[in-house]
Amino acid sequence: LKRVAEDVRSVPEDKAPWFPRQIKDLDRCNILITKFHPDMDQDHPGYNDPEYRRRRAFISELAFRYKQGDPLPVVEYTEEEVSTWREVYQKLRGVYPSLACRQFLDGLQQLEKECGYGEERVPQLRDVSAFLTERTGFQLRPVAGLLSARDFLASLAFRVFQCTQYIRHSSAPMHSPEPDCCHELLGHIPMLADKEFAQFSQEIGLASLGASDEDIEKLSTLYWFTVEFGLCKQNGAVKAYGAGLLSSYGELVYALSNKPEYKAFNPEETAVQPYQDQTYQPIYFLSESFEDAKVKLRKYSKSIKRPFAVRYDPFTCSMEVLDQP
Ligand code: TIH
Ligand code: FE2
Repeated sequence: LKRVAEDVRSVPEDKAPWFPRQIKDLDRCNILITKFHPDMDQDHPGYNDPEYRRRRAFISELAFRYKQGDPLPVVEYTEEEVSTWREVYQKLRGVYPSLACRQFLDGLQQLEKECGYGEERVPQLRDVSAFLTERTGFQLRPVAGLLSARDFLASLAFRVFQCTQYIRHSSAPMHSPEPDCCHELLGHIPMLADKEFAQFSQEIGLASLGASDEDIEKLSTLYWFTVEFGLCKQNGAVKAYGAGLLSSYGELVYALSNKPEYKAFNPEETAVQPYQDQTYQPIYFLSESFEDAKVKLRKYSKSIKRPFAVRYDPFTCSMEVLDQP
């Protein structure tokens, strides 16, 4: 008996990197990547715009102060910010019917009907989070910028999606190398309203908990080429389901032109494909169907070896850590 107890205690702390056990622990999952930041990166379109940088600092502060369970901050967007949103929304809305996958179009339609999506105002994370929780159990939490892959993926295991709240610079509405609220609200949220996609996102998160740095790297590369930049066939046509495409008019149109290279989606190969995040992708992975991408990625996630298994208990919002037989 004693030996069993000791074994249980030694798993996984000694053998695996720390990971959140309770939803509250997500307050500690806040390691930011400083890439593409307007204060740090001379090529950022907001670098020479002190007003933009002050605004970013103000909205970041809201995210830094946020603790799990707090009501989501409400941001009153300025006229200039709303006009950036309007420009992005109008441009993208026009091409979605022909370029976006069916699941995305369904989600967006519901958001327009029930959650105030439209050109006139930037939806509030608070309303969107309540909407998602009813649909798929996902909730949002504000984040100040680009999060480390480990922390970002860990939150998915709890059905928590970390969301930026600031908006891109008005001089570059058609593409941004960093996430912003256009990317989250237009790219990710409609997909997260789909039950199966939500389930699949949580599974990637679960697979990441306590995984080695090498496995996190592979998982985040897979996430990149699917959830962010994935393409799939639907009724014989190529459609976008990746959020990075669905929030960037420039890249969406480019990805579905004959310019980039397509490769067949295959997790073992995709997981080691080098990628860049400065500008448009030179390569996209195309799956036979949306379902096919889900099944293959799910299978891959389950193949990641760990000395323990995890199970999410939705009643207590905590992870059960089980000895792997
Ligand atoms: N490039 C996307 C856009 O312009 O909306 C944003 C990002 C996708 C992936 C990482 S940042
Ligand atoms: Fe994203």
